[in-house]
Amino acid sequence: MLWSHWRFGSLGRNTKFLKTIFSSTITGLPTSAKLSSKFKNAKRIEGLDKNLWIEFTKLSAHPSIVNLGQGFPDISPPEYLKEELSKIAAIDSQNQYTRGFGHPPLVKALSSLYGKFYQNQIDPNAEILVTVGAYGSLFNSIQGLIEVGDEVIIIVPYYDCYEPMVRMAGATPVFVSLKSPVAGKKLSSSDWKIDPKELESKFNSKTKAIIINTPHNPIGKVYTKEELQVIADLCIKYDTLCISDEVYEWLVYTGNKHFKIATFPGMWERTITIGSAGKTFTVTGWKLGWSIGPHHLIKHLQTVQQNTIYTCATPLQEALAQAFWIDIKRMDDPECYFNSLPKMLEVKRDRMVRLLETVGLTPIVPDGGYFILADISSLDADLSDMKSDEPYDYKFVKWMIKNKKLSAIPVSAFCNTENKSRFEKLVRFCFIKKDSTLDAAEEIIKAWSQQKS
Ligand code: IK2
Repeated sequence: MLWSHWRFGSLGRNTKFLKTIFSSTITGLPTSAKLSSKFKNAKRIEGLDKNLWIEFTKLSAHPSIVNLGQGFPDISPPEYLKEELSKIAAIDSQNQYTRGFGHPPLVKALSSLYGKFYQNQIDPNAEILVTVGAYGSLFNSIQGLIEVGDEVIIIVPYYDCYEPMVRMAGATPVFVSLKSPVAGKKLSSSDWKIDPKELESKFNSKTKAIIINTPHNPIGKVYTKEELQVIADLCIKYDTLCISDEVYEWLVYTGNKHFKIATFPGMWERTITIGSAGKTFTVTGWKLGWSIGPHHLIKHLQTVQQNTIYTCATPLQEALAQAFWIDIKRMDDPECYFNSLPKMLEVKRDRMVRLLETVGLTPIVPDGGYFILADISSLDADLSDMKSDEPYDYKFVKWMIKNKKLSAIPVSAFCNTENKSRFEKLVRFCFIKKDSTLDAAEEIIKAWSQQKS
């Protein structure tokens, strides 16, 4: 039997189509030479085929690898959240489509929660949109508001999907980098700052939006009120939108406070604030997120959503709503998950700082989020076999996964091409992990550092 018959036996009526794209030689294998230009990718995705998460998730998938790479917890999500979900699955009506812009109990819970931080009540139906993760919020915001030819300011390093999403919308990303005063010594994430003059130089009449991220991935910086005020002033001066990615809003460590730029004077009407259930309740697999903002902006995000994914999973939204109510009612209680999770993570952060320091890797101590960066210049690694055109940190992490069975994320992945070399001696470790996982990482790092001495 010919390969094409075996593979496409049930597609008999499509043989004309298959003949067009497959050669009629012995194997019937496709030959790209025969594909017409109609089979080419759309221009808007040109050059965007490589993806950090696809590549490194695959490399880190083997159970023998201690995975401190992608930011997903291996600790248990709250019991009450899991229990809610299992109860809901048994209710028939909760297994069907719900309201496209957000399940009514969930938008109500979100409105009640965030109403505590904004000067005004948030209209659950007009000013909140529930999305497929924070990714969905970013996508809806960028597709719904950014025009071909617009410029969008992105602060380097940045969560990696910002740049391709802006490019897919036909706009131009304009980069400005966080900078630290001293290299090679222990730093805090708060040492990384934007130069206000340099930032202002990026604004012009084409600037449509700025994307900010606080607490920051990958650095862990929690923007201060003063730093956000600089950004807010520029947004107002240059009449610019602000997309504020706040997925780690609850994960802020002692001595720091999370501020919402949308609550600054003159900012509500121009800001979309983005949150994530994955980060809030340690359930990254649920892929639920939300956008909050004035209706004159949210309505455009709604238009994108109704014509793309339409709605999110009902049982997950219902369970999330129930969990929110449990924690909304005990916001001042240490048991509230918004308080207990950062407390637990701060211990893990401190443990990672000690470990990295003990072995001579200089960490950047995060004030928020669940990642820590380390300078790997002093670690011995023979990278001679690695692909030479990749940044140093890509080669280093790939080598480390293969030879040390420890996974991390190269920080240059969060940079535009011009800035990669400034960050390629840093790698990112995720510390929202069980103690046993951190024990295993500690063992590897300590043994490795002893080898070189
Ligand atoms: N925005 C930021 C800043 C994020 O960190 C994420 C999730 N990132 O996690 C992967 C990693 O960095 O290892 C998102 C947006 C997307 O969130 P969601 O999972 O809700 O779509």
